[in-house]
Amino acid sequence: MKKDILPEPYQIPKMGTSGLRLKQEQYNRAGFLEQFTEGIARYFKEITSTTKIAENNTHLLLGGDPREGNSERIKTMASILTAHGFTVIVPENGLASTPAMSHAIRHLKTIGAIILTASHNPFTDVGIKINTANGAPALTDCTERINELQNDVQDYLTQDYKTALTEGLIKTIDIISMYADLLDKMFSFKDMREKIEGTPVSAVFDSMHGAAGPFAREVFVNRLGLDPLMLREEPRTDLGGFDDKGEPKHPEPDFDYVSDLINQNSTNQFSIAAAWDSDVDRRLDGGSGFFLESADEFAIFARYSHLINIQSMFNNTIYFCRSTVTSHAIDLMSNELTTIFKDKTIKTVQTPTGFKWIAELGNWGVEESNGVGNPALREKDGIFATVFLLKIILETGKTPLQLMEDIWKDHGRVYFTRGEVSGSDPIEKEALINILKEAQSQIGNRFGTLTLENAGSWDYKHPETGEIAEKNAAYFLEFSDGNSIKARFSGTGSGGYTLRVYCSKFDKNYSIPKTRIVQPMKDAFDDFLQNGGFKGKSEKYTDSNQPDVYL
Ligand code: G16
Repeated sequence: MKKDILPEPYQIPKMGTSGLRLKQEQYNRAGFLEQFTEGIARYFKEITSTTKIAENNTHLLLGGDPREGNSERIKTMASILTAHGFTVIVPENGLASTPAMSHAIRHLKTIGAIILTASHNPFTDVGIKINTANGAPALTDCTERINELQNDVQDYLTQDYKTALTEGLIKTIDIISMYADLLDKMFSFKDMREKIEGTPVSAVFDSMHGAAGPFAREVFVNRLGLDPLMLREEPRTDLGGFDDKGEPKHPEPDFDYVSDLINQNSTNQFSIAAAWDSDVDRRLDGGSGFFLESADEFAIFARYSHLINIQSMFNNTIYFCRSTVTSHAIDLMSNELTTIFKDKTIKTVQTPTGFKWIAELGNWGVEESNGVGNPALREKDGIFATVFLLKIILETGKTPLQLMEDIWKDHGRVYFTRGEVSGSDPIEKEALINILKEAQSQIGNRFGTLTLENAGSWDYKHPETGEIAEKNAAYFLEFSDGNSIKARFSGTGSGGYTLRVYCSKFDKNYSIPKTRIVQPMKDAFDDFLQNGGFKGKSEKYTDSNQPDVYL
């Protein structure tokens, strides 16, 4: 073991929505990762020095997606963590999904995990995030303390990686089997397999060259006996490389990035179709020519939640959460949920963006960014969602569209899309903030074909403590005729700014072409920005490449 001095320590930025995401070249600066890790090691030492946080108080998980540099980063980080006396548990080949790490924390009773992933961002970005002993993403008090400690670091402890390995301070686990066992408990793979043998199911899955491939193969092929068409199965350091325009590909299960999957699904030959992002917490699910938005799929999951064996994990109060910018499809189900869970109190809760807010409450939750989570582990979970959809298809014999239409017929539909206004100029960003802050002064004015009726910003009041836990989590603009827009700045980018714009409108009639509903909101928002003196416009809406079944 030795102590190395950092000649010029860095000012390390605070973690954002989900860890610290920076460009490769920023993370790769000499000594940066060492300083970053030393701060994390000091934090875990600090919290465990006086208290037993977990049964294995000195064990930490370390792993992540396959992106460039992560294998080397794991070695560097393990050398520092073991020098501090931690036992480091690394999944085979360092490859892990975020939900599998969340499960492993609680299964192995470690004090937490360090997860190396920039999620849906291209391989040119690097991300590192922390999950704590309860399996959930670290809350702000933890990440802020880590940041303080990181920025205090002048030197760091380290040791030879091979020596740590030989001394048994670095252990390897089969996280894929561990995770598949959890899903087996939740869904009874034996029952599912028997049904699949009775009525063969055709499937197409897109792993986007992230961490999903080996997890999907174990779950769907080895355990469930499917013979799916596997697209982009192999984990790759470049997560699929570059697109036709020379831009690095986004391993994001969004309609913009899964054209092969869309084409395959549109042949109507696949009962189930799915894609997952690089760390497998986001999903896009569908089948038989249709895709489900995450909030809509969550409504289906809520209706069929009795099919999943995790009831014992519920407290008397069951939270069904959504981030405030997500479609309110689940809110429409409140009465139905009260009937399903007769002896429980059901609360539908809105949280800020960031799954940590949902995980903290127990975890039936959904985010518009394609994440759905359940109470068995404290993260959103892509493969869980796809297995659950498959289970429902097997039990009901219905297609995803039929399942969806059943719900829309009963409760109506929330038409939803998300777009973005992005740029690199901080002055422009400031201008945008001011326009949004001053939106109230525009009430009564007409933008496009809509009138602004109300505007403001939304603060998150914690449902248990009643305290304001996050101020100004989103701006809202309520227009005439139930047209609603929310906006917030993305917290996962690695440069410039991205204002996310969320449009939603409820209608009892579910079969209207989506564009007809969302276009007036897009136009009104652009008009609103231009009226405020902002030159740019919103673009990259998620419905742009979304196949619509009602044309
Ligand atoms: C992360 C968080 C999610 C959140 C998303 C928002 O996702 O874990 O809970 O919804 O960020 O992203 P943005 O701030 O860019 O809108 P992930 O999958 O990137 O870890």
